[in-house]
Amino acid sequence: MPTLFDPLKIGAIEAPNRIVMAPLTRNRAAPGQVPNALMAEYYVQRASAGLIVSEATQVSVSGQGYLDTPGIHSAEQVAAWRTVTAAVHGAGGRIVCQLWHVGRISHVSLQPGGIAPVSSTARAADAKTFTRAGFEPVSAPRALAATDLPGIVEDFRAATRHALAAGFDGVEVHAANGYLLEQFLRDSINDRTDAYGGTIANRCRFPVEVIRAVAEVAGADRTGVRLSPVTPVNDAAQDSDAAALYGHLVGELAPLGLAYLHLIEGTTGGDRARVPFDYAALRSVYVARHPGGVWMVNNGYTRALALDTVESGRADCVAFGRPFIGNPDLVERLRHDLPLNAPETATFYGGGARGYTDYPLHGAARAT
Ligand code: 8OZ
Repeated sequence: MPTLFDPLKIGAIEAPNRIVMAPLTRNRAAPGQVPNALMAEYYVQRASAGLIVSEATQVSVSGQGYLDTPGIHSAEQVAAWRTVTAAVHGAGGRIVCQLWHVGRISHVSLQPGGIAPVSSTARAADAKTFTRAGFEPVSAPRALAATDLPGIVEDFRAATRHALAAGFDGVEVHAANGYLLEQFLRDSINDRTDAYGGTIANRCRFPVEVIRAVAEVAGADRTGVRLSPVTPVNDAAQDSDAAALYGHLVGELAPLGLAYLHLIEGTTGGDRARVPFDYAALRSVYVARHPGGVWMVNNGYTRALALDTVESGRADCVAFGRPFIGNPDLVERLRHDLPLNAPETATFYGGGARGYTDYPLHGAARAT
């Protein structure tokens, strides 16, 4: 079996190690949801990751749900992302763009013209977001009509074209954490009576349409998908049969020949085992129809657990989130079993360089 430090072919992407930087929302984009030089510096510092997955990036203006998150729908955003990807590539790294539509996890103040956000349902989530005014409850959504859905598929298609034009090595479709695509998947949220609600096949229909469209544009071997079968975040109550739902979804995705599937195990950012779920069985469903399909895992991995996970063959690679916030040189630290900087939670979402680009390399002192 390979180790965490061995190379891995992730679809068309050659990763020099199996340590992935997970997508991390940091809320530091400039007005117009445009990436900036500070963001480029942050990603460059972390370019020794086998692969960087960008922070979640909205595919359209209505896909935004939080203050100062970047987009990939305007020419200005694409041009700015190009400087980020060029800098990462110049530093020897690889980066894919995480494509995001928040659905109902948004607020009217972040929506064009102050209109309602959209979802599979008209029921509001019991969740908060951060806006210009601070933490606020999310707004009640408008339930999308079936005739609205091709427009959102087109937004994902266009965002994928933009990501490629911006120099990304690929894209990851965000189908996790209670956002739009998960709002279609789960029967705890999706209350539709049309072809996009009810049965498992119907609830998977829209996410699969989106992923298929993205893979058509980017190439399946440059397309990943992130899933969180049991996370409760953003008011995503448990599905009545998560094993059947995700088994069906993964069975539909496998024949597409995607670069990777990215599984958040347990509660995003929290308990890995609060709800039992057989990830190994899900992986078996996947690789039966996509032999060699890369299986990426995430959530609360320690060095020891990551080493064991790859060496035992339970997954092909491991994505680290918070450890990459505090440790730009995480790969070297894991390789040599060096101590880790603790990330500062107060600077996770928004602000400047502090708690973003000022974490020291091993053996260096932090600038004051
Ligand atoms: C934390 C804060 C805001 C957004 C996710 C994109 O959970 C996020 C996110 C995380 O996937």
